[in-house]
Amino acid sequence: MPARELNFDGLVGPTHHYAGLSAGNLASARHAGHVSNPRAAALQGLAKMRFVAELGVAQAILPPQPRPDVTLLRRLGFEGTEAAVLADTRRLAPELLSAASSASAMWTANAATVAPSCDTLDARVHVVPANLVTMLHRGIETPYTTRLLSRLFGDARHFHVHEALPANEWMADEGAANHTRLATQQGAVHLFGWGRSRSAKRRPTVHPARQTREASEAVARLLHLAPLHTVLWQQAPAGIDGGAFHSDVLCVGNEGFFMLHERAFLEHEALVAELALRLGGELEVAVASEQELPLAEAVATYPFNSELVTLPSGDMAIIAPSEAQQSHAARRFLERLVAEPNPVTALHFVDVNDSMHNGGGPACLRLRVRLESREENALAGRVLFDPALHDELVACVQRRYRDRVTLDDLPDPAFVDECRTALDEITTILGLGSVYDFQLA
Ligand code: SUG
Repeated sequence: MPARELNFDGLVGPTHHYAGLSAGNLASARHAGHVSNPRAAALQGLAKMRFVAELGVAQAILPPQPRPDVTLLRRLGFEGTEAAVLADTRRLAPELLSAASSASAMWTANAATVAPSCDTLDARVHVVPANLVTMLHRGIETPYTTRLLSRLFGDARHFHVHEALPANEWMADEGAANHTRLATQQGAVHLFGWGRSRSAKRRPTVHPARQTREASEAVARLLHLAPLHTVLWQQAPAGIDGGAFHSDVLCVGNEGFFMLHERAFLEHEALVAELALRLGGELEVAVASEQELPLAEAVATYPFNSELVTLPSGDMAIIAPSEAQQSHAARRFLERLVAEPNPVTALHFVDVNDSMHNGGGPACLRLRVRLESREENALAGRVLFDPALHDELVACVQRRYRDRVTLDDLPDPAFVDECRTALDEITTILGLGSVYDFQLA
C-alpha cells in the first residue's frame, strides 16, 4: 500500500505569549515576561508549513485551542462573569491567567503518539492523545486534542483514537516528543524515550523528567505494537538536567536514519546496538559527541529538533531552526551529516524564532502521521496544506492577530472576543465545523 508521512503542524494561537511556565525548559525561563508577537509567530509557522509542502512533503494543519480557558479558572475557584473571572485572576494569580491563556497547543509533537497501520496488530492507525500532566498549562490541552483528533480520525475502519492515559504523575505522557519511529527493509522500531520510572535508580536532580517508563509502556500497548516493534530507553539524566526536557531535543530519526547527541540517552552505544540488531545493516546512525557539539549548545540551538523528512526523490532533508545556523558547532555538525554518505542530501534553515523563545523548534511544531492513501482519503476536514489554504490562513492571521501581547492584554474582554473571532474563522477555513464550546453554546 502506498503510504506517506503527513506532518500536522499546530497553528500558533492568538494568545501566544512568554510566561516562563515550563520548568526545565531553559528558553521558556529565559524569555518569561517578554512582549510577544502572535501574528509574527503564526506567520513564521505558516511559512514553515509552506516551505515543507513545497519540498514535496505532505503537510497538514491543526487549529489552535480556545484560550483563555475560563473553565479552568472557574474550576480553580474564580467566580462571577467571565470578565470578573479574568480580572480577578490577573490580580490574584497572574501565573494562572498565563497558564489558562498559553498557546502551547502549537507544539503538536506533544499532542499524541501515533502508530501507522503497517505496524499495528489490527492494521489500523492508533492515536493516543498525551495527558501532558507535568505542566498545568499543557495538561489542559488534552480534552480538546482528543476531541479534535477524534473528529479528524473519526473513521473507525481506519483509525482508533484512544483516551489519554489517566492524568497522574505515574502515567505522565508527553506524546510523540518522546517517540521516534525507525524503519528499514528488516522491520520497524518504535523508540520510546522515558525520563523516570518507579524502579529506575538514576533520575535527573535539577529539572523534572516529564515522561515515565510506565506511561511509555501503556502507550505502546494501546498503540497495538508487537513487542518486537518496541524499544524503551531511558533519557540521560544529565541531558534532562542540561535542558533536554523531551527526547526530541536531542534526537530525531526517520526511516533508516537516526541522529542523536551522546547525552540523549543513557548508554547510547547499547541503544544503537539494540536498534542495529532490530533494524539490520541498513540503519545509519550519526552521534554528536560532547566534544563536537556541547550539550548546552545543542539545547540552546536545537539542531536535533529539526524535521527530518523523506523527499519525493527518496533522499532526506533536514529542516533546522535558524538558531542552529548561527551556532558554529551546531551548523558544522549538520553540515557533516549532509557531507557523509547517508540518506541526508539537503539542509535547510527556517525561522521559527518566536516558538524557539518558548523552547519549541521545527520538530516540536509537528505531529507525524504516516497514512496510506485510503486512510488519507478518510481524513475529515480541509486540513491538508496547499497554497490556497496557506493564503486564506495568512489573510486571517493578518486580519485577526495582534502584533503585541502582554499579560495585561489577556484579561481584556475585547481581546478575548477577538481571539474567538479568529478561531471561529480558522475552523471555518479548515472545514472542521464547530469544535469549540463557545461555538456550540
Ligand atoms: O512544553 N513550552 C513547551 C515547548 C514544547 C516543546 N516540544 C517538544 N520538545 N516537542 C513545553 O515546555 C513554554 C510556555 C511558556 O513558558 O509560556 C512551553 O510550554
